[in-house]
Amino acid sequence: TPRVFSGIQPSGGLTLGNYLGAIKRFVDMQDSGIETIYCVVDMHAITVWQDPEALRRQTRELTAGYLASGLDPQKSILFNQSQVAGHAQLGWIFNCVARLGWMNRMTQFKDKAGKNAEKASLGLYAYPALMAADILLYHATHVPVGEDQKQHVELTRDIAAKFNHDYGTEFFPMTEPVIEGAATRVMSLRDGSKKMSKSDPSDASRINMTDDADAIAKKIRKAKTDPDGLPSEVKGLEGRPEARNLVNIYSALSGQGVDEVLAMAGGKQFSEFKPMLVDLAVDKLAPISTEMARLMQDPAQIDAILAAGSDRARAIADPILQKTYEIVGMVGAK
Ligand code: AQP
Repeated sequence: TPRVFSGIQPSGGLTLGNYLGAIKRFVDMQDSGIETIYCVVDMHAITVWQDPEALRRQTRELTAGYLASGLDPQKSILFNQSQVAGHAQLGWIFNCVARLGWMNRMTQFKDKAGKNAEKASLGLYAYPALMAADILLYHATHVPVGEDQKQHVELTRDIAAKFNHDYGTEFFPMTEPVIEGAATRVMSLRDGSKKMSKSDPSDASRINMTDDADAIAKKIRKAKTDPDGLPSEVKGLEGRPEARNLVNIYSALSGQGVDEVLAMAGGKQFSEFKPMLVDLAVDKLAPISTEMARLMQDPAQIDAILAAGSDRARAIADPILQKTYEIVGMVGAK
């Protein structure tokens, strides 16, 4: 039976990229009736420095973002990673399965470590093995992610395959990444070649889920574009990453195909299209940010939701971890 797992790092505020590339699709999968498990991956977040107070706030705010976007703790398991020890425990086993050569090919490590990789944490390097543990601890079959995470889900399959091969078992499933829709890679509003990211130093590069209508309007109005108007066909967006990005965002927010958006907006100048995008974005995002702010008034309630979700997550994870220990040869595995 299919089981969905995914997660987001509480490493900053949520962006429109996280919403369209991940959360909105988490909600769709939940509402389609599949078993869904969504995690706030706080242990991944600390692979780069996080101020403890900020980490607590961001963990609660991300949970509020999940809830405000339509994730329902009755339908989905919602929890934070550090409360289920099995993630770290299976992560260690996978550190011993993954090969250095595989890790060396991970492009996200290269991007995040930058030129001074000697100063990066060992955790940042091992991140994809922990991510494999997140997924396989639940025998998840499907992982909805943005395009940037594709390589990590492929590594998860490599780890599962090597474990199964080395121990002569078929214990771990081959998980499928689910990367679909118009917004699998939302780009920076300032640079069409960079993805929109929580940790981009420029706040103008992204729309935060907590931005108010004025901030959203200002950022979209200032978004980089080229001097041409909108084409009426998709092929007219080739070689125009900034134009394509705004059209993709419109498409994902409205639920219309890119071709439908262009059929409606083709021939318009950006001076006309941007206000339409502002209206749509404010219309879709303002209720979410209002609800997030309301939920943040009661952090104890958020913590209780995470604690209850962690109990449910542990109930699935524990037998899988124990079976893994038994396969590996750990004495005392139950
Ligand atoms: N720009 C994006 N477009 C589409 N999807 C995106 N995702 C992130 N950015 C975009 C998807 O959001 C999920 C959670 O990502 P993450 O928190 O695990 O870390 P990330 O991919 O590294 O995201 P950020 O926002 O860029 O965080 P920082 O700045 O901390 O590195 C994933 O499914 C991701 O694909």
